[in-house]
Amino acid sequence: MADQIVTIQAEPTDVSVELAKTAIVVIDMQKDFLYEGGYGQSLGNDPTILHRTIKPVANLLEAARSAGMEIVHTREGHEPDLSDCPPTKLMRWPEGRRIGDDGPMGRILIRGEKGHQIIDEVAPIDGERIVDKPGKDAFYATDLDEYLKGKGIVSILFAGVTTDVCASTSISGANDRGFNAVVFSDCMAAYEDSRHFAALEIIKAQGGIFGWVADSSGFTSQL
Ligand code: TIU
Repeated sequence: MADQIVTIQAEPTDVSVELAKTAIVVIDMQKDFLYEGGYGQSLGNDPTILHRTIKPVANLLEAARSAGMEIVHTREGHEPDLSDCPPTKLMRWPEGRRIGDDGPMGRILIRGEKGHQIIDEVAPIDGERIVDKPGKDAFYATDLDEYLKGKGIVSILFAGVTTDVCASTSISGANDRGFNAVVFSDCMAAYEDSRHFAALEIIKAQGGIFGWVADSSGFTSQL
């Protein structure tokens, strides 16, 4: 990798990243969001809508691993005693469908339960950082900022779910902390396509107010 620079075809402009200073951050590819009986479905969503991201994210990880890039995976979830879950987040939905309630994959959105695990196809391997986060924004109440800056990272390439919720807030968080944020749209999905595209539109508007939007294949083909 050394000091290899890759130019990614993106909107609103192309963007060049130095691989040694670039991390892949994969947001919340968890059973709770992608499988039936998880948190996503408890919110009234069809989790299968997110499945189109699995192959592109797996391909991205394979290419990034072969290039020796920094890779981080995040997981949204709460402590079993719910001490890190704000009452406003907890009480939003009817009993039986709440965070911490029992579901077919264990307690909903709780660390250590089956639903909290990252799906096998894009699971972390040894040496990849896992960031457990209690919120939507991957930088909120985590060490992600310190960790990435400690590694000299200046650009983040984002993948994962969902575009309009945990990805968007994390991209905004990255932008405020001085990272270049590049979003691979084929590696991301929302429970409604209209919100997926709306979120991407917001990220790349105004000359790239939060970041850049690109297709991952144009990047992986250069690794
Ligand atoms: N990871 C993430 O996006 N958490 C969510 O709650 N997403 C929804 O779309 N609800």
